[in-house]
Amino acid sequence: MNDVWIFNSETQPLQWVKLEVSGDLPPPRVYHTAAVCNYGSANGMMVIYGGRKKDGLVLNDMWGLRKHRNGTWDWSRAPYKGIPKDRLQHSSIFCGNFFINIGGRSSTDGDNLPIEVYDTETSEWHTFLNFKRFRNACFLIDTTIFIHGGLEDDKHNNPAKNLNELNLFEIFANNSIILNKLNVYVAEKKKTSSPMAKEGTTTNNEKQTSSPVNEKQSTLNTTNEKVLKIADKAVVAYKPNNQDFGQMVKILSLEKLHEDIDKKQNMMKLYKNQTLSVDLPEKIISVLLRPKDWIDREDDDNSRFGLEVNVVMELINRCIKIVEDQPIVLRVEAPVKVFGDIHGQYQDLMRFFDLYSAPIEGPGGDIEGLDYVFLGDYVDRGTHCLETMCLLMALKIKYPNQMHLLRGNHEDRWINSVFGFQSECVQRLNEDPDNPVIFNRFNDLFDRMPLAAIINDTVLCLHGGIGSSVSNISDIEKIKRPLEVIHEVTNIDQQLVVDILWSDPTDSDMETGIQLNSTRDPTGVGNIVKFGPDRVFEFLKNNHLSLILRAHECVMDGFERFAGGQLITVFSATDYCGKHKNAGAILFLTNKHEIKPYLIYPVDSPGRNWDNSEEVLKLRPPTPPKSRDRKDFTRRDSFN
Ligand SMILES: [Mn+2]
Repeated sequence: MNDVWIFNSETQPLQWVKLEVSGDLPPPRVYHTAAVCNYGSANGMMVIYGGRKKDGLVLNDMWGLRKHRNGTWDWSRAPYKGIPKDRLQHSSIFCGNFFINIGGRSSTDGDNLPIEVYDTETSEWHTFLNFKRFRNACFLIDTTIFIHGGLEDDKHNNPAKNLNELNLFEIFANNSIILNKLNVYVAEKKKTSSPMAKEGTTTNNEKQTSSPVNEKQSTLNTTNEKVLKIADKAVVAYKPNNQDFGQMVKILSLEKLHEDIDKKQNMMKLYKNQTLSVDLPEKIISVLLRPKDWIDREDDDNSRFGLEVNVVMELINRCIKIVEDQPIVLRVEAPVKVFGDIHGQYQDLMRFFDLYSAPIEGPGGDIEGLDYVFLGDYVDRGTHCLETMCLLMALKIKYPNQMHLLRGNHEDRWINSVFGFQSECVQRLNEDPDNPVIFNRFNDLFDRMPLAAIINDTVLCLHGGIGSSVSNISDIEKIKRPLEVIHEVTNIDQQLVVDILWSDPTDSDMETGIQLNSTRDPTGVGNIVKFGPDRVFEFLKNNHLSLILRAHECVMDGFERFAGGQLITVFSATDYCGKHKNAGAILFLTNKHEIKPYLIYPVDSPGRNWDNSEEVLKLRPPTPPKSRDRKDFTRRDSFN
């Protein structure tokens, strides 16, 4: 055979997928080897070597399989300088640039073959000592190859029981060029892996006990050891075109609740006069968290909201009780998933939950292993703010210490009475426009939401930014709730809140200091600002933090780095207002000090998610996304 199959353990549903490869293919074969290069110019390439064909011919060819930036895969045959042995039943392994063949059998040399090394930089083959063994296993630790089992005796009937160790420095001893390259590789590897080796050596204890004299030194160490780096690849989901998509949410089907009722028609309807019981959040979750139904929905009946008014009221009241008792600056431990603006784009939320797991227990869920932080802006703009809020509230009630809902600038009655949420409540809950009871109660909840979260004492999460006035975490901790946002700022406390919820970073790392935010504050009142990278560095240093995670701005890839990577914007609603065709992202902070972006792209028919009639857009013009064209070097790093 020469087919290739992929099993991606990071995307749901888990399944094997046959890889379609165009162009030249390696001839079908058996008894060959495969290895992956993780270094240098061949980084990411899967390489096969040798084996034999159907006609018995033993091969000495090498082929590399690689994914291109445009998503296609192809095979290419490795160019050779020198002629390596034909081999089958051998083992192969990569160390840095070197592809190493050990053992096996050949049509010309029998089973006594030299170790041969291919340098992916120069395409040259190098020959070393003979090592007699075939059908063996091998693995590499640092620069030592371990060879286990296989056959070595002349009669070929006694499997070897010893474990052989071959040190590459010893094997390469007579080849100074290869030896030097190995030295360079080992030195580089040491350098890049050292922060990880030190992981966990700084404790809170250490910070507290350090004397003022060595505090500076201690701060430096802390910063170095807590460096967070963004993964070099993002996970991207494409529009599904097979029926298996969303299979994982089967567990959520409402067998018991809706057994004999037409599913589509009653998708979100709870029974009338239902008694409000302790398992209310479970019921809401099972009714609303049905990704497949939302993703597949063609028609969209926006008219009536499926939950009864008293159910919504109960959810809000319970949520208020929990949120009031929790601090205004939450403390969270990694691993954490961070979501940016949702803006009533419920279908996008469902797509994230479907593709990258949802905050539930059991299959398709990951709440048992991690926390969720939402950076605010749940309502306005989009057409399904009620679904978004009711699901998030139910999850908050069910997992009060793992679901964290921060406040955004749209969680403010002065804003959400104008930008869509109030009219959604009036239309879909039949609220009295002059006395919208539920809408007002929602805003009571918003006034009590936390303004920030700190992950692992290292990462500050908030909606907008630090503006001109936020200089210490304690500034935020001092703010009292319930908190009404005052837009015409007359004192520093009001400015703090406007900065946290409304400010943006400047347009590029070249623009420092504080600038007017002319997009958000066109009349130039001056209380909504942009802050430069210098502000970010200073703030992080003073607060012993290493990163700011914020939302608030539509960015084309769904996430974007600023301040040399020390601030990341994340935006989770795709195709903002049906205008911008932007991807949506969430960020996954692993416990290994790494941040992985997970992306979704806009669906084909965005009209059903955004109220994007010309009339509405005129009334509520969307904040434009950050331009792709601006002179900004940080954006390019985020993918290359
Ligand atoms: Mn916002």
